[in-house]
Amino acid sequence: MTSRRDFFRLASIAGGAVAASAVSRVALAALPEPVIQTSPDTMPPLVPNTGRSYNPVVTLNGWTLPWRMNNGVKEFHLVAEPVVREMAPGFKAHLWGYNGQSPGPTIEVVEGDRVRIFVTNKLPEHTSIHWHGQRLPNGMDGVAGLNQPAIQPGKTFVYEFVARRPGTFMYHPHADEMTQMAMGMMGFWITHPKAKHPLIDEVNRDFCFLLNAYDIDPGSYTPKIMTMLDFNLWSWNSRIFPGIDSLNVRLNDKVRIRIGNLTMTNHPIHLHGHEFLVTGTDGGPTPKSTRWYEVTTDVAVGQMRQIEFLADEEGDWAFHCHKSHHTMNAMGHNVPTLIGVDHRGIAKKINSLIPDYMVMGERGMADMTEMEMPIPDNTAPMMTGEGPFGSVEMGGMFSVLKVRRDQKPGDYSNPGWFKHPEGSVAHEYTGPLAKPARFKSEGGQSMPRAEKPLTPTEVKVRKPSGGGHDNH
Ligand SMILES: [Cu+2]
Repeated sequence: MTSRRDFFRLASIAGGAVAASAVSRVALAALPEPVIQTSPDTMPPLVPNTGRSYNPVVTLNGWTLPWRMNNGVKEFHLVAEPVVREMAPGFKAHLWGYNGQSPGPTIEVVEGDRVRIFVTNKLPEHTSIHWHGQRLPNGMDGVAGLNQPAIQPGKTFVYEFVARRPGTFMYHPHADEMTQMAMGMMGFWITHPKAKHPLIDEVNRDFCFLLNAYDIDPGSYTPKIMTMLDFNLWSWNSRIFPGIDSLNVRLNDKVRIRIGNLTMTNHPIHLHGHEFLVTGTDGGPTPKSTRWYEVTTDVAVGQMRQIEFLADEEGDWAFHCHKSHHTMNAMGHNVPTLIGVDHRGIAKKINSLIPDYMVMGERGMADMTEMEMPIPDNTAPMMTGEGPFGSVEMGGMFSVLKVRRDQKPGDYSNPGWFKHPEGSVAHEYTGPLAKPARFKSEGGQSMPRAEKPLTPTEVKVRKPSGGGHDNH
């Protein structure tokens, strides 16, 4: 901002040499203008135009924070503030975040970079930032009270350190942490290697996202911050399916996905159609001898995982948390199981009193996706997402890896649904059906019934106090 620069220039002229030497170089340089982003769309990779070059990441439904070079130091400006996050089309949450969004922008630097981060607090309470996983001077670690005073509302603090090791990191407050993380304050940090690294492969696509969770009552906007485990919104970068963008890649691309977990439970992340290697953890790249192929990797609380694979199967491949409650949205909890309960009669009686009352779940919960159930305003449907063959019946932590032959290198746009080769889709069998053999006692008990009826056992009761008569 020119006015601020002018102020510092004038101040240093007026104060002369004494004032200039008394004010640190950082203050004289003033703050870089904070960049704000309010769109929940996945932004194209931010190709570096200053500093060492690297292959930038793509943040799912997120973006990378631009920086300013100041005498060889990369300067970023984070603003902690209340934000409105569209978690899915039609559903907005009132969260706290950074620079217009929750999570905050991804910070990308190169191993060996000197990094200066200005943090302005526009929250109603104090905050701080902890740079999760980084090697740095103790006073830069961001634990309020332990390593630094908390950043009071309206104040700006400066963090400065060298990004010493390459890898996948996170940032989050370490002041009133329970509240501030429940409200969505967190972000990703990538430190790219400065040169060819024996354990870090070059890839064609490099995606990242954070696992986070909220408890927002249907029809309301603000998370309940006291919830410890029973969250009703399980999100990737504060988005829930079908609001999470697909990961679009070209056939035979080498793909890396970086995942960080800032929820309060673990998430087994599962990819269909491919096997992957875990190539990095919180501590950096994994030694090659420790890698084995998997299709699911558990990301525990506070952990980061990097997975890598060759996208050599065309199609639309599901990619999701394997806890089935985490692929559901609000209203998927505290509903009694009614499978097998015939409540046609009772529904009719209740309908005469409450016309909107609906019977749910007597044939499972899939009916929920087709019902025109009245839901409160600002609520995401429990499970939804229209696919080419009908409802996907998913919510929460679910997305699709789209592998296409004709996806252009560097093109991250959604190619639409996969066109299956003739005869390669599961379909209804229409030939003759043999009557299947059935077990005699099927459906009733786990043990076969006895051939002849059992003789009832006579039960004799003995009263506790002797009332004058014997029990025989
Ligand atoms: Cu999960």
